Amino acid sequence: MARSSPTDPSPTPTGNSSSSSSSASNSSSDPPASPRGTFIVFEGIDRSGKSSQTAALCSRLTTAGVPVVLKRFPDRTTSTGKMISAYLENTAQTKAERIRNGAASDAAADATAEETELSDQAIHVLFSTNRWEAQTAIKRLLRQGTTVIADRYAYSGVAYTAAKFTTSATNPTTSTEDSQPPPTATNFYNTLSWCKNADRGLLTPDVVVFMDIDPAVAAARAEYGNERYEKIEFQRGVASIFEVLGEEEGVGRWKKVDAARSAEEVKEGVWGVVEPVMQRVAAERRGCREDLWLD
Ligand code: Z5A
Ligand code: MG
Repeated sequence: MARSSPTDPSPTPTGNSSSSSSSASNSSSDPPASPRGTFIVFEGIDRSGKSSQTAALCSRLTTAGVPVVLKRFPDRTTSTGKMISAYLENTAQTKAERIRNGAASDAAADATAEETELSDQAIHVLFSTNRWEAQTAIKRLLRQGTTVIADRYAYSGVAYTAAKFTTSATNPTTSTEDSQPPPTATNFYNTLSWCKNADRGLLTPDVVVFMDIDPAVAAARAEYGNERYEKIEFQRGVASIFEVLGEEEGVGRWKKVDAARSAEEVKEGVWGVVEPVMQRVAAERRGCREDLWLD
């Protein structure tokens, strides 16, 4: 049984709750009789420490007796996840590199790229599908009173794809020959909207813990550069889209944590934002919200 708070060892009263009318208008169903779990999402650029901190939080909650499950996106174990993983591990080649590697001409190089590469739009939708596959399971866990921690979510989906479209000079999936001029403000918001479309209606997190770090500091961490998006200029573009998404969410849900500190300090920073949210969710007795970006 879920407890009302990770720091409050007394079990939360069970039985029928009378707080139904305070349920959010977009709640998916009747409020639960016992408190649902909290849906906690971690976001941030590459190597900001999300996986380290989601694991640390999971273990802290487990030790406190709070039922918790850690989900990671992309989930590389599913069939869509395997396609995503292959895509990420296959570093994009420029046209010149493709010719060097055996394509006889420009046209042949283009044809090779088309055959072997997923388009930016196709991989975007695959990442989204990978999240939709997990929604029923996450909803069930939350309703059972289990807290769910997600290591990346739809905000990553938007940030990485939008960064490709809006900072095309540094798009790691196109060659310089394919670069487009920077978009106008209208195009920028149309692009953002397109990127959100595939994820509209997903479960809305109770809190987004944003791991705030300068891309140059993150790039100095171990194993940086092994996958296709791990290029510092591209990460700057990703960070700027995260900034826009954070402003849209507002400080009530989007909580920045200074991720450049020692792991122990970051852990305490994370706890400082997560604990009050868990207490609030336990007290409110509202159902899950399935209204991400549906406004
Ligand atoms: N992607 C996308 O395009 N669209 C989507 O919808 C989604 C994702 C969901 C793979 O994701 C890629 O998919 C990713 C975005 C894109 N871009 N790339 N490449 P992933 O989540 O599977 O990526 P990852 O392999 O887990 O890397 P990561 O998430 O970027 O790293 P992290 O989880 O943020 O960091 P970490 O693994 O915890 O730590 C990295 C290193 O830093 C490690 O050596 C730690 O020991 C060290 N570390 C951690 N914390 C600290 C502190 N505080 N100080 C010093 N060193 C530290
Ligand atoms: Mg990670």
